[in-house]
Amino acid sequence: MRIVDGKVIVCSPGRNFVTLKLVTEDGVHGLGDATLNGRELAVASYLSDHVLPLLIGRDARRIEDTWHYLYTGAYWRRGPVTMAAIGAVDTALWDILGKTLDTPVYQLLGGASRESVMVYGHANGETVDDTVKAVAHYIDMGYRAVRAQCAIPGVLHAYGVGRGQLYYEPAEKGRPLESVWSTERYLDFVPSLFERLRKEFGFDVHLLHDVHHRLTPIEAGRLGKSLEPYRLFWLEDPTPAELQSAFRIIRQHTTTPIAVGEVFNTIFDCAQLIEEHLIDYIRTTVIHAGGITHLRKIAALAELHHVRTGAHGATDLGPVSLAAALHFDLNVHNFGIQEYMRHTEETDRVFPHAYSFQRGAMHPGDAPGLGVDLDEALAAKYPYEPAYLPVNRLQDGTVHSW
Ligand code: KDG
Ligand code: MG
Repeated sequence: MRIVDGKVIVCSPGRNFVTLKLVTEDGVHGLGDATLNGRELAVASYLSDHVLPLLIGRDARRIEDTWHYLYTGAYWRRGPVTMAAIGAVDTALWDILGKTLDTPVYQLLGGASRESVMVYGHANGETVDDTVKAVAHYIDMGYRAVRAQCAIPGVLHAYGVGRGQLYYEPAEKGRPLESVWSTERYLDFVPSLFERLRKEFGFDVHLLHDVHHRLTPIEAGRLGKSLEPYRLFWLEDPTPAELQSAFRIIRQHTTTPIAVGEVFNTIFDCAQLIEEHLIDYIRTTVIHAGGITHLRKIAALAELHHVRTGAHGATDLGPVSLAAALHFDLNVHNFGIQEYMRHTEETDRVFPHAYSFQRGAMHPGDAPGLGVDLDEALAAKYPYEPAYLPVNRLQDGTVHSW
C-alpha cells in the first residue's frame, strides 16, 4: 500500500489551519493536522519541501518505522515545527490504516476503555458576574467540567477572555496585540473568583483554571494553596515548564492538582515531571507531540506514575486533531479529561466530522479511520491570513510569558 501523492492545504475558515493529505495507490486518503498557531507556514514548508518527497513510494502501513524515519532519521530532533509535521504524517497514516481496514482508529489502538470522553469547556467574562453567567451556560449545556477565566481588574487584555460565548481565539491579524500583566493583582483576585463560583455552583461541577505560564514557582505554590478550599480539578501551566525541577517547589506548597504540557513536543519535555510525580495531568497533544504514536508512549510512562491525560484542545487544534485526540482518549487507560473549544460554523463546514458531544462528553464516532474529511473546494474560499498570538509585558514594559 504505497503512498503515491500528498499535499498541504492551508486555509482560514475563521482561523488558520494547516492540513496534510496523503493518498495511497488504492485511492485511500488520510488527513493530519499540522497547525502551529502564529507559525503555520513554517510547518507547511517543512512538510511540502522536506517531508512529502520522502513519503512518496513508502508503505503507508509502516507507521512506527515512518515515525522514526522522520524523527531519528532527520538527525535534527524535537521542536514544535518538526514535531507538528511528524504528528501530521503519523495521524494521516493512522487514518489511512483505519479506512483500509474499515474500522475506527480507536479500535486499532485496543478498543474503547470507556463509553465516552469527558470534556471541559471555556467559560470567561469581563467581570465575575459575567463569568458566573458563562459557567451557568456551560452547565446548562450539560458540561460536567468548566474552565473559568476572568478579566483582572486593572490588567489590560487578561488571558482567556474571549470574543463571544463559545469561541475563543487569541491570535490576532496584523502585528501581535500587546497585553500588560500584574502578578500582584492576579494573585489577589483569582481566589475570590473561585470562592464566588463555588458559592453559586457548589462542588458537583469540576472547575479548572489556566495560569498560562505567568507565575514563578513560589508564586504558583501560593496560588495553589489559596485555591485549595475551592478544590479545582486542576491548575494549568502555573509556571513556564522548561525547568522541570521547578515544579518541586509548587508541590512542596500545595495539593491543588497541576496540569502541564500543551507546548511540549516529546516525552523528554515531561519525563522528569512524570517520574518525580510533580504533575497530575499531562496535556501533550496529538498534533504538537508527534502524533498518536508518540502520545501513546507519553501516556504509557504517565500511567506508571499515576499521571492522567488531559490533552490540549483549543480552537487552534483543527477538527482532524480533535478527532485523533478523541480516538486516543477513548482508548487510553489513564485518561483524565479532554479540552474542547468549539470551532466556528465555517470551520465545521470545511471539516465535516463524525465526532459528537452529548451530556458533557464526546465520542469520535464509528466511521472508518478518524471520521473527518476536508472539503477542499470550500477550504479554497478561505485563504491563509497572517495572525500572531499576543505578546505580554509587565507594567514597566518588560516582556513576560503570555
Ligand atoms: O495557541 C495558543 C492556545 O492554544 C492557548 O493559548 C490555549 O492555553 C490554551 C488552552 O489551555 O487552551
Ligand atoms: Mg492552556
